[in-house]
Amino acid sequence: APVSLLSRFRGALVAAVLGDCVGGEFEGAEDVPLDRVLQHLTGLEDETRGDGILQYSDDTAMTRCVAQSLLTRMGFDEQDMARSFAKEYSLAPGRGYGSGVIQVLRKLASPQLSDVFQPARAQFGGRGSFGNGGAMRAAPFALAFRSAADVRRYARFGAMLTHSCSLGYNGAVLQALAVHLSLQGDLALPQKFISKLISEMEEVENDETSRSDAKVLNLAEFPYCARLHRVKELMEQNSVSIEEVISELGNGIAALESVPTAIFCVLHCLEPREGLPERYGGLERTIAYSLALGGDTDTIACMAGAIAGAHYGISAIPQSWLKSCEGAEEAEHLAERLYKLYNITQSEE
Ligand code: R7I
Ligand code: MG
Ligand code: MG
Repeated sequence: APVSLLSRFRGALVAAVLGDCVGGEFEGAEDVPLDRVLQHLTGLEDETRGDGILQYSDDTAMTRCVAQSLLTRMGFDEQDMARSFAKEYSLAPGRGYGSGVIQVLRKLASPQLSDVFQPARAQFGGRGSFGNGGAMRAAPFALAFRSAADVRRYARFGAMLTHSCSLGYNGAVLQALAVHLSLQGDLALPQKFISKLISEMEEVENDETSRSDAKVLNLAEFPYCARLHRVKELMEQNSVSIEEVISELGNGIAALESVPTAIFCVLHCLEPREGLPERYGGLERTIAYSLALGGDTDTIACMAGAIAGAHYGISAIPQSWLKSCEGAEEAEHLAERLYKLYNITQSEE
């Protein structure tokens, strides 16, 4: 049966929480044998374990802030979103935030602050963070805005509240665009999907700041496009090893080393893959595969989860997996509210 748009909305936000919660187990691990991943996931089917046993981290905490702010302001309001991040951090600082971003979150709490983008600009010697913290929370932008241009614009500003380096906010733009295309059903044609992302990112990265940041950081010209071309090459290969994925795309905490990786995980797992259980559907494969890469597993699985969830819809997520995750119900609720907002803005256009 075709997947309804509402099911895609729910799937996107809920599978993002799922990825964050199940990925927390392996965050930072260098070598994650597939056996251990499958054991961890099978363990979730044990009904004697409590509901919500796996806690979510900063990825979900900040995604909720983004969604809530977009809902209450019925659009992007940087002051409100900044306050929401600061408040969330002050209430629950122990969610595993990046070590740099906590300085920004503390400054954003100050009532005297007039320019909410200023604290992010002061990071890392004035160049700003290139971490994946902007990208990990970008999914709700795709659920709040209908046009690719709006998704691009607001995902960028939303990320710039903490990540002012172009590598940081362009990663958020790429992640939001991937969710946007997936919601439209574009993953039905994987080659077209990746080509569309490349042409979008050719525009996004074709500005002075992005070009000079790439140079200063000693990266290829158009670094995201370059990675996406590698994704395309890996897709065309007969077999791809985990080692190859890590060396070609990365599995790290930098947005450049994790957003294209998450996109690859989704594309690679559209088909059954050796080593993954036959009973698994595409969404289960995507989550399992993301964890098996090691590195920044909660964030890569969270981002891959959002893209995959938007494709397969909510019913592709096993109930037992869902029940194990703190915040899954709340995510579903936020998705439903964003769906209503999305339909209101449609009728106004
Ligand atoms: O990007 P950010 O919010 O962290 C997100 C990650 C996710 O994996 C979460 O699950 C959580 O675990 O953290 O936080 P930042 O502190 O802005 O960036 C993360 C890290 O990237 C920093 O602590 C630095 O180690 C590194 N980093 C940089 N290092 C050098 N120069 C980011 N930007 C720079 C930089 O410009
Ligand atoms: Mg985290
Ligand atoms: Mg992480």
